[in-house]
Amino acid sequence: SISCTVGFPRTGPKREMKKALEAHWSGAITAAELLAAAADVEAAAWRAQAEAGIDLIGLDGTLYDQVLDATFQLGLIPPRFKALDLPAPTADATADPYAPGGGLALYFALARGAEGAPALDMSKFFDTNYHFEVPELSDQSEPAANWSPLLDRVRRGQATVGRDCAVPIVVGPNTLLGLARGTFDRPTLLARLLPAYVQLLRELAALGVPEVQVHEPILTRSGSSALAPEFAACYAELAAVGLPINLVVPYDDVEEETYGWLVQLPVAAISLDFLGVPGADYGSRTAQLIAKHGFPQSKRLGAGVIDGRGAWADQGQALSLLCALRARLGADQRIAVQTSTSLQHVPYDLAAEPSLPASPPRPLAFAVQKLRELSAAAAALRSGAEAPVALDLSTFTGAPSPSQRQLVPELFSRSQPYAERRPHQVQYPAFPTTTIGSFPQTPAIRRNRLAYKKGRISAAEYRERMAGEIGFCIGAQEALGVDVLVHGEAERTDMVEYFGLKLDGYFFTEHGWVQSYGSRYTRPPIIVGDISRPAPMTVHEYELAQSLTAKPVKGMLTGPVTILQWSFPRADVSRREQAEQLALALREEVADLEAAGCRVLQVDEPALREGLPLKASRHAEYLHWAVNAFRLATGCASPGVQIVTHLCYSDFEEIMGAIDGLDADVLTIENSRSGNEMIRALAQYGYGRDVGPGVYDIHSPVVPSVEWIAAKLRSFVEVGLLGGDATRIHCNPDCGLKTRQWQEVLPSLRNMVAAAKLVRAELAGGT
Ligand code: THG
Ligand code: ZN
Repeated sequence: SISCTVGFPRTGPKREMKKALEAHWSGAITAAELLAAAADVEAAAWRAQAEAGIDLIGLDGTLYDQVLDATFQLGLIPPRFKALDLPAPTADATADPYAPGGGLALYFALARGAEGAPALDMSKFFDTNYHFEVPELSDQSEPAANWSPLLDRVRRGQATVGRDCAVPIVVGPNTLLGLARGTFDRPTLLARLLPAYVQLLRELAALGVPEVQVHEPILTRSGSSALAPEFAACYAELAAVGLPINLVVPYDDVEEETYGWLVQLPVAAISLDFLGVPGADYGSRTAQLIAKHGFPQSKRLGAGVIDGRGAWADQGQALSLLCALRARLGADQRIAVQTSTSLQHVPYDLAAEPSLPASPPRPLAFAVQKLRELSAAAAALRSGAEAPVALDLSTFTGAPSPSQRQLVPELFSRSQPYAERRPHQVQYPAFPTTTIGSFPQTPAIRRNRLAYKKGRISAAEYRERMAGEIGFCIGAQEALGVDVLVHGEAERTDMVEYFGLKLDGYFFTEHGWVQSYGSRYTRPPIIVGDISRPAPMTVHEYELAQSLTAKPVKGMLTGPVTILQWSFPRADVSRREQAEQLALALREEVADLEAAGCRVLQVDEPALREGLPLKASRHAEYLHWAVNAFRLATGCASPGVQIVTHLCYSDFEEIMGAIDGLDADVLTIENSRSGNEMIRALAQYGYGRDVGPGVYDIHSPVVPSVEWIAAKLRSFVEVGLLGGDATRIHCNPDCGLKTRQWQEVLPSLRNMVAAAKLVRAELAGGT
């Protein structure tokens, strides 16, 4: 058996890619310098893999996103980018492999937008916290392939780790089409893409690579068995080139029907995910499929048995699985030991964290450490080692054993239903105005936080300066005439990091960055034990803000599902159990905020939808515990306390029932980018509690006019939302204002308040 990687962090150990990209975008370094920096980052990653003894090294690397790389190199440029007057690529094709495809300026225009051409949309990559750039296709899309960036990477990879080890990676055509947006006939476009892929495989074969990895995670989605004809046609044609193909299917198991034809495709190797989402109660059923149906002897099995997206070290489970596979498939079966997914979802190197507490309950492993696990497991399997624990493949899922704990049902419900409790809550005028919670994180706020972290100012001084920011924020909202105020969250960095730091049961890294999209990274905190709340987390800031105004100030919390979703979870306890623990900690905070006088309390769940399993058959189970975690966190609030929630996306038709199930008194949602589809869907569903549809898009720097916002408000009434009861239709922006500047925020909110007053007066006057 051998070891094989299918992706690695592209950030560099010290966020070198982020720094190089930002320097390039600001004009500080040239395209050539950016490409040189990227080549260094990639070579360092490949060398780390070679040094760890990996046999087949997947040549990962990207300037921004691997799906965008495929879109760009296939020449699938949406029409609005073709008319752009971009700086012509100056370098010749040998110096700048992006030049023949239109140049780096075009590549970054697709990712980030340009004057007159908004960027491609971003979307969550399967069920991860990584965002890819959504390809836009139509029946008119004609590929014009130019694979020079990929071929250039392969040449550099071969020079770094040698020809025998260097394996190119490409996003498969079926996955590219499956992730794309637009109206198009899929088989027609696949037929158009195939010659471009055939050309790529020929060029790769000419470079002397041992094989190519084609990644097709689209097969993990529900109903993928319907793709059988397209996969058969596609892989017959690709296989005919003669270059061995490793077909890689990460992120989950595949459905049984799909497994049946997948393993018959004419490829040299098939790589499967044996683990699924860390801590997921349903695990992955890949092992059971193999136990039941076997695996063709003629193919290599890529066994994704090392967790590619969790923070925990393997503790013998990988070898147990491998030994069970060998027992089932026979000693002649060729097996490659792999990670379940690309390692792009974990931080680079645990060795960069000297100040982590010395003894986590179980050992941690980041990307570099996981490389050693791969080689060790492959070596052990080669040497005929025995499994540490005998494992029954036919029952293995990798899911933790379910919790036995039972919480009494009363904990999950408010003491009165919405209709009864609503009259006891704060009463509002028509279109009560509010914001989502965060106000601009100014350079001064960031400077003060840094000064405090570096020990240049005391804790008392830091608190004093943050109190000043809160005072400013309250004063600004008073002056604007907003009805329900917020303290502005100056004291919070990333919300998940902020709450994690206040809770017991978490570890934090200093350099554990994971790419979220492009040049943006997050540093997920790691849940290492049972969660508890040693002291109030937000009460001080709430009390301070409320002491400065007679208007209601919202208490601001992040919900249990979102905290869990954006953390590295434990793998020994189910996600459901961890969500419950977080919910119980938040419940104490809800009680303390209420005791401090808080009448309106917002619990955000922006990640509720991204936790949805890839298989529809697993949705109900997830939504059940996710909704219950929210209810557990908020159920203790007295009838007179108004619970608000905020969700960050507009495509939630499939989870409408779950949103209703949250039993929040007010739902604030993104709406302004999607026409009024959201509002119509809510009205159609018969959603009956207060709603705050976003009235303007905070992602755009444009200041919305009074008339534009007023038209939105009138349309909510016209659509029949809440029977047109405007005292229950809240008026707020789409999302938090953290990333905006005061010079945009002030005029936007001034117009928002003016619009609410205008339409309020119209309603009162009966016009
Ligand atoms: N927090 C966490 N996860 C998230 C989001 C979040 N996942 C989804 C979404 N929001 C991702 N969006 C972003 C937006 C901006 C940044 C990261 C993810 C960002 N990061 C800073 C950077 O890369 O420079 C670093 C942030 C920091 O200093 O803490 O700007 O909001 N957990
Ligand atoms: Zn939001």
